[in-house]
Amino acid sequence: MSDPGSLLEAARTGDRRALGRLLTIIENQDPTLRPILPRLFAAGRGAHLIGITGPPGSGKSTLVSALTRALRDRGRRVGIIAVDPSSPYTRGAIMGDRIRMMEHSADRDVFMRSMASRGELGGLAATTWQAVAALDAAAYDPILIETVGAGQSEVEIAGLAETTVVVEAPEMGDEVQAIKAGLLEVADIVAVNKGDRPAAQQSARYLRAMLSTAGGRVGRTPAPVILTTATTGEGIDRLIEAIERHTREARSPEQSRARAVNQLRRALAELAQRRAVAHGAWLTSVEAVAERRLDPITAAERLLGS
Ligand SMILES: Nc1nc2c(ncn2[C@@H]2O[C@H](COP(=O)(O)OP(=O)(O)OP(=O)(O)O)[C@@H](O)[C@H]2O)c(=O)[nH]1
Ligand SMILES: [Mg+2]
Repeated sequence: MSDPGSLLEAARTGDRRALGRLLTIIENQDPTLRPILPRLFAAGRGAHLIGITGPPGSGKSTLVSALTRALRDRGRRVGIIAVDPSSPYTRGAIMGDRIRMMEHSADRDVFMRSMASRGELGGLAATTWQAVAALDAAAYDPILIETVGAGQSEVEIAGLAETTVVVEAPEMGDEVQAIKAGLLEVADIVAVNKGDRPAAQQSARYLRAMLSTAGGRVGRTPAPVILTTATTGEGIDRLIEAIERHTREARSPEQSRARAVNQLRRALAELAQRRAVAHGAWLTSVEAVAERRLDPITAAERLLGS
């Protein structure tokens, strides 16, 4: 049994090995996956999707582990995907994640998986929704997705996740402040982690002030800022409460539509590009735009017409 269809059926009945193998096929974006995508999508039971993002080292994995512990106490089966932007120096981070998740490794009601992202257009979003659907089909709910907030990945994940928690840590330095603005835009909830550090309170106040003026999502109430200490579990209950409160908002028809628009837009862009590449027209169009012989809109029109 190695075709994705059979693996999906087995995963639905609780076969963890089958789920693991299906996730490998998804990670590799194997062509055998294509015929079962409609079934995979339909197999989802509607698990709550929570994105955990933030600067490197802010404590995302430790927080995911603490959240998992608290959610298990509440009887939930927890799925975890750690998205790795597949650069060589993050291999250590994956090892770190594995070690931090060891305490849950014997728990059959926790499924943790690190996945590389190939960094192609729409690649991360496609791989992620498929991985989420697989975990959802296997009755894990909620599903936590950890991504390092250092570029586009968190924006892609935020477009997919129902609730995005941005994890900040006090005293992270000026270079981190710079990316905060972009990160805060995707935050539904901000967790100021390492609450045991002296600067934590001040950091939380600063972020609250920032969110209530600029930086937050336009036209929405400011994201709540919650102090957590992932290493001790302090503040985790409050974080879960905030997540649950946010779920209700996230499941409104408007928000569901916004996520659908986002997914469809990415799928469309990816498909159009893939077809242009197959057609051999992609590179010539890129050159034409680079050499200013063609404007990008006309080039795109021609690609879609070709
Ligand atoms: N003092 C303190 N340290 C913490 C806390 N949470 C995490 N840490 C430590 O911070 C370091 C980084 O934690 P990780 O959970 O690996 O952080 P991360 O954001 O997942 O890191 P990357 O995935 O590499 O970006 C580790 O040494 C943790 O033990 C906390 O609440 N307080
Ligand atoms: Mg991590």
